[in-house]
Amino acid sequence: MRIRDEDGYELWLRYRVVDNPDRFSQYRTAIDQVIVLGNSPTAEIIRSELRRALPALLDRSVPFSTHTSEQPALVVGTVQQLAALGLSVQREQSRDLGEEGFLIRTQPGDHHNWILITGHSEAALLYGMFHFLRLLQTQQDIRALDRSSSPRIRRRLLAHWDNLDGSIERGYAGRSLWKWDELPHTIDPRYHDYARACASIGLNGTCLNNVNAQAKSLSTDYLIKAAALADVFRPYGLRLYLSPLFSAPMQLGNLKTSDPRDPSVAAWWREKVAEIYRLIPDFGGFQIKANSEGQPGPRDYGASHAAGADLLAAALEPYGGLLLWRAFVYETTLDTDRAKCAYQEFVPLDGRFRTNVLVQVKNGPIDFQPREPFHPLFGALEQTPLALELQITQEYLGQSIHLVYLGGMWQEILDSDTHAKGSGSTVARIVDGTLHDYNTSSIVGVANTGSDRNWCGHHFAQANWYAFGRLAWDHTLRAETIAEEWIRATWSNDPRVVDHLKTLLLDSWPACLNYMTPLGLHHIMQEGHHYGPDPAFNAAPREDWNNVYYHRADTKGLGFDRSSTGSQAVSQYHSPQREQFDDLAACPEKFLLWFHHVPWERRLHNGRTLWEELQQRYHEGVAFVEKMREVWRRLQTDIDPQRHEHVTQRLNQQLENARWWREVCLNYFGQFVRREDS
Ligand code: GCW
Repeated sequence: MRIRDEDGYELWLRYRVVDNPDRFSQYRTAIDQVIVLGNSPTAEIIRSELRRALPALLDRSVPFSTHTSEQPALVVGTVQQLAALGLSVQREQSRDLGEEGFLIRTQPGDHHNWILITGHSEAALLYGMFHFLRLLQTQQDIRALDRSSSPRIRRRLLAHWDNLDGSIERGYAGRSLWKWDELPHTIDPRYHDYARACASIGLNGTCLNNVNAQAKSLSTDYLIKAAALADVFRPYGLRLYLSPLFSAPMQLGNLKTSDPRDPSVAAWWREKVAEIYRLIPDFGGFQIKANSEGQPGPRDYGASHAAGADLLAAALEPYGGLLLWRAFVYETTLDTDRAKCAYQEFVPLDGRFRTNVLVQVKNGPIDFQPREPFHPLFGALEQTPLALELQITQEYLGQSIHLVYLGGMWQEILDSDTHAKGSGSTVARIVDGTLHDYNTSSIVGVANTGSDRNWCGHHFAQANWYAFGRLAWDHTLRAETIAEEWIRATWSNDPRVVDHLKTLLLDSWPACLNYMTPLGLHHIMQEGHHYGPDPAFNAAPREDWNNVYYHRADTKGLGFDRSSTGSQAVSQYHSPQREQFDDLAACPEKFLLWFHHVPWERRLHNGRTLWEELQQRYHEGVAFVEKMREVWRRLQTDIDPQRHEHVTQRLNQQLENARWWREVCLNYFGQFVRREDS
């Protein structure tokens, strides 16, 4: 039988008849009717999702009711609403849920069981409902449910680098989803689908516009358009954020200056923020890029990042608005090693930010490379909450052509131990606020969505959007668990398909590292667009925009010496990490060329010389892509032809690219290796 074609629009919210007979009958028995309490827009969304999902999963109609009867029912309502119905959950069960956490529980009744989905807010119910559907989609046992889950991080945002003209910086899936020309009058139904997808994985914020900002995004016209989007997003629990331009007081307000210390500038921001909150009462706040890559900022006036942040945070504070101040700065006048600059600029400012400010730090100290050690700022700031910024869009990882699952990379970062307060001071605990006892916390993912029918360009890139949301909600989830959930919801529950796709996903990032930047190499992509290899590139106006700056290949060896005999970047890490990174023999080989200039003839742990190992890695990387293609080919009869063909074409291109990477890099680096070392 030919499997029906799919275009990927449904994402992981794909509801198909449960094809496991035991589970199928279990679910049918458990859910005879559905009661969703309340009439709010969110309750309507829950109702319509269940109306869409349950008949599809259970292959029969499921009656909706407003009152209890003698039938087993799924009941969705807040703790208060349930109590009014005589279905109270015990206090200790709901106490620790917090505002957004949910509880899903099987409650025995006199004649039958209830399945209760509850929490303290409507958003909690929405998250609980999507979680429950995920249990069915992935065919879990639901006979004795007792699960509660609360987000570990409070503000879980997607950041869109979308420009107002519809283009997307580092976007590889078509145009922006936001149709500014049509707003506020025309509401594209896709806005609802976007918010629904975000809510289904627990995201609660979206920053609409590029951090390389335009002043216009804060103009009244555009705020009215943004407010129309906020109205769509609100019942999905998704709050809106914007990226302001620091010099907006001049560009938009015609002031003579944007100096953060000038009272007229402060007054302008206060008035602008008041206007925003009049239009969008639950506005989340600002995310700003200042004094970085040409963006204006406080340093233009001799003021610090803290002074700049204070200006905006003071305006947001009365409304509970948050300021995400990005630490992606690299004034190489401060230090010739770009990896050290942000630390130098921000450490002296620790403790000088208002309580509604989070300093937003990328996972690594350079820039979303295929792999980086964690950013040393995570261990360094002790009085400033830090937001973690991850890049979902694959700027440096093959864009929407390469199949690369990023769950493993993010897990590695979150699990990294900074040793800031002794061992166990992981990046995750710093970001979720528990290490330093902060009550604000945030994680931001640079979105990979666009107007492409399948949202993310590559069908498998959807897994990264999904994984980001799931980890943002609960960073203790493992990349493997998330991958399996996603596969079951997006492709199939057939164990053969699940197993094969799991290997493909989990080994895709290590493979990409091997064929692009093994052993800690970084920033050797082609200039500007960052697609494809160009280790020889050396023509940029700034030294640190050249690729030779990063790999430093010469006849002696390869790699950037950031040890105590080199740039001393290792000194920005705490002991014992610092000593470990510093010591060539102890440095984890995955970061070898990040921290050391390693002689070509040096033997690595497995006995191979650096040059031999480099060759080996490039070959292994290519070999894995060959394997991916083969595995995918063997799944042809299990997957719908349309999606199968789409992925096949991309895997073909990925394989060509992997070979290209291998050839260019080995030819280039090989020139430096003397014959007796090879
Ligand atoms: O990764 C780099 C990108 C820029 C981006 C910048 C940033 C939005 O190449 O396109 O600009 O980082 O994060 O600000």
